[in-house]
Amino acid sequence: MAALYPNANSASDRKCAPSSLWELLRLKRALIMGILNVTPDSFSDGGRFIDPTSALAHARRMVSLGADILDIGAESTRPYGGAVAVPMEEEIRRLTPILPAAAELGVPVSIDTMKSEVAAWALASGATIVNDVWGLQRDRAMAHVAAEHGTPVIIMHNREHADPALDIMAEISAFFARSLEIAVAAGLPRHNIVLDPGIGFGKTPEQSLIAIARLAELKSFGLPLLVGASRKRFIDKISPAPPDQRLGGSVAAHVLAVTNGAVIVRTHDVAETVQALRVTAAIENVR
Ligand code: HH2
Repeated sequence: MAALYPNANSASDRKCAPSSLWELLRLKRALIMGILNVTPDSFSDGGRFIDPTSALAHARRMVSLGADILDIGAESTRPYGGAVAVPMEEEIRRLTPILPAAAELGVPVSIDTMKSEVAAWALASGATIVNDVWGLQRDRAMAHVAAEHGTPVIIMHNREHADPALDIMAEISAFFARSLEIAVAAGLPRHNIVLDPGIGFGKTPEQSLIAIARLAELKSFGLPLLVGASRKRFIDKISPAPPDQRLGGSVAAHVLAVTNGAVIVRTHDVAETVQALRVTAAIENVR
């Protein structure tokens, strides 16, 4: 069966695991980004991994289960959950005992931050990808930091408030176009950009569904697409459940996202997502 899912993350593959996002993208299979939140207040796992020992154990577990990338964040982005803004110094303090060690685990580490200073610190400390949930549009120094380090950037769509009247796909495309202009002006090459429609950010639950259903439209940018639907609120609106009981909905959303063109999915539940995507790929391959 392994042949049906090329370069799957078995322990033996891991020995020669790709060390950069560019190498990973050449694997021709969907990639798994495992989430590590070193925060007290993240919406689904807040407080679980604030302690460095448990954070690193979780990072190691995700890699052994098949995570291709680790996404580490030290400030919750919770759009509607009243996340507390964290000063730059505190974000770096939380990351210091964790990020450099996680960067030794054999997979690329991305830094999930809205602050260019934190991104710069993380890139100097072992991270090799920047994940900006404001798509380079909030902290204008972010694009320059990524360009200076020559690292890939995940540009995520976001807005302060959801507007149910919006054509969400047109809004996301216009946002990406603005972000790409900022990137080009800062000298960030196009081949270093990944686009993410930002499931649950500045969108009604229905608009999050639309973004997954019509994801293929975003392929027109000619850039890799990432989707992060893990445990998000739109699942609860369809099938009520607390965040830690939204696995079924998360897996369904990620499978469809990949079917519709996502090449990276961002998840809290690595093992289940790896299995679902392997089975999806195997079925596609015998079609
Ligand atoms: N979602 C969250 C955080 N960062 N980054 C990208 N690129 N795409 C996403 O969909 C995305 C993201 C929110 O999820 P989580 O990290 O679990 O929660 P919190 O922000 O509360 O820590």
